[in-house]
Amino acid sequence: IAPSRPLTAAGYPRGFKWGVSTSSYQIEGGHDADGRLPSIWDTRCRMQGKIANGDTGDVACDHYHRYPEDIALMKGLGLDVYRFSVAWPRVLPKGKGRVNQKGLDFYDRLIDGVLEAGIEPWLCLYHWDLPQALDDLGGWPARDSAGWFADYAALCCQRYGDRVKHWATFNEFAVFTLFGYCIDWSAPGITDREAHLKAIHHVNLAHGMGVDVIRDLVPGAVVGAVHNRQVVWPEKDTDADRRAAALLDAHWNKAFPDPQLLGHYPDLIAESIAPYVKAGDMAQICRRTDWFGLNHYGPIFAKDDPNATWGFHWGAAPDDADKSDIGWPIWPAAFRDELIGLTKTYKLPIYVTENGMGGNDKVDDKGEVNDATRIRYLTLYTDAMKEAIAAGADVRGYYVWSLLDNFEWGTGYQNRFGLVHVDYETQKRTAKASYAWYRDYIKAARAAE
Ligand code: PNW
Repeated sequence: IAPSRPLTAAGYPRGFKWGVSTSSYQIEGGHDADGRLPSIWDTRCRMQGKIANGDTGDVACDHYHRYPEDIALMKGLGLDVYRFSVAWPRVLPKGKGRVNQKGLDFYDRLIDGVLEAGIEPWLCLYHWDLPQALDDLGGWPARDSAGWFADYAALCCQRYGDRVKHWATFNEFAVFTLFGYCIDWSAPGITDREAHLKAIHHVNLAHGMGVDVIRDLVPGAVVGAVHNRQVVWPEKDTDADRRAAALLDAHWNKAFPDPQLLGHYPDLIAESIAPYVKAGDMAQICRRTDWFGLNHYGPIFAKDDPNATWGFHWGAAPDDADKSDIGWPIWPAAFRDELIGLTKTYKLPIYVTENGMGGNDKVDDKGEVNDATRIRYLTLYTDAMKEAIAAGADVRGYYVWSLLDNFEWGTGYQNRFGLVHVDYETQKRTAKASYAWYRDYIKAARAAE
């Protein structure tokens, strides 16, 4: 592949978009405000021993009440794009049926505020907070879930489609299905092959139906989906670990983009999923979307584990690997190769919808947060992205995860990914050194256009 468009002196195509991403359950709080009912994550947070320190998203960053301050922080960065998600249980507390006007109103205020700040809102319909009432009816393993999702998508399109043009159906299909139905790391915490396979297929169906709904109801919609993709390496150089890595790779990297964009499940999964595939399903799932959202952090490792649901488990990165403060490997060359590979395989414009680094950032005596390791990570990864672009990868935007420190799922509040530090006692926001770095980086990239 060769560079598709002329690049600026900064190494980016003209009109490259800069942004940040967040998700509803991780920042909003207000878990019972104005008629919101529980999601499967509220339920999981109330189970013993599932979340570090017994943390919950009940209050989180209280973004539900403090969103004007957070929009001001976005404006200070000079962003083009804000990617956020809608909490399904806020707008449809039981997942279907009765609509909650006050919940819908919140996203009206948010979207209007973001637009007033001169920022383009990118709306993601599902970032893991399934209404508990729908899980009680079977959740994603129930085939009806695809229709529930399509109806929820229609509600959002009708309400926000006049102002929001960029839509994503789901965030990280593979993470929430694998962690939720195969490894007990996410809600609802089931470990069962059949539930996992059904969830994969029904989420794919929901995506395909969702794309149709968005295109029908939003004039000029620009539709995509957000996929986690990272190379999977065997923990040890053994046949057993290589087999484990190949199967995890099929689940992690291919089980969703392949059927959605190429029309078929990857070989290693196709046979097991076939019993749940009905006539017409593959055609309904396969949609040429307008963009490919890539969330990428670093490579992952797999090991053989005969007791695990599918015989593989998460492996450890090599001891001598460069790692972040929370132990995630830092491997920019894998990001570069991923971007080049994606362009070849799926042939869609790519937006990096998440990239960033978790740390244990603290406010120092001077009231500052000097997150030098995050600045180093972002420098290495944007450099790798530029190398990929120079080699022909069709990357159109880059959104840092995340604006704020937030509820980091199973690890609670201890892992901080924000450009802005949040004191969870006072809700005080403190821009970290990386915030100023990103603001200046964006400014310089634009000046080179
Ligand atoms: C993403 N892994 O999840 C999510 O989209 C965010 O909600 C989350 O806060 C962010 O990454 C940071 O964790 C991931 O194990 C969870 O490789 C786990 C992995 C990757 C992404």
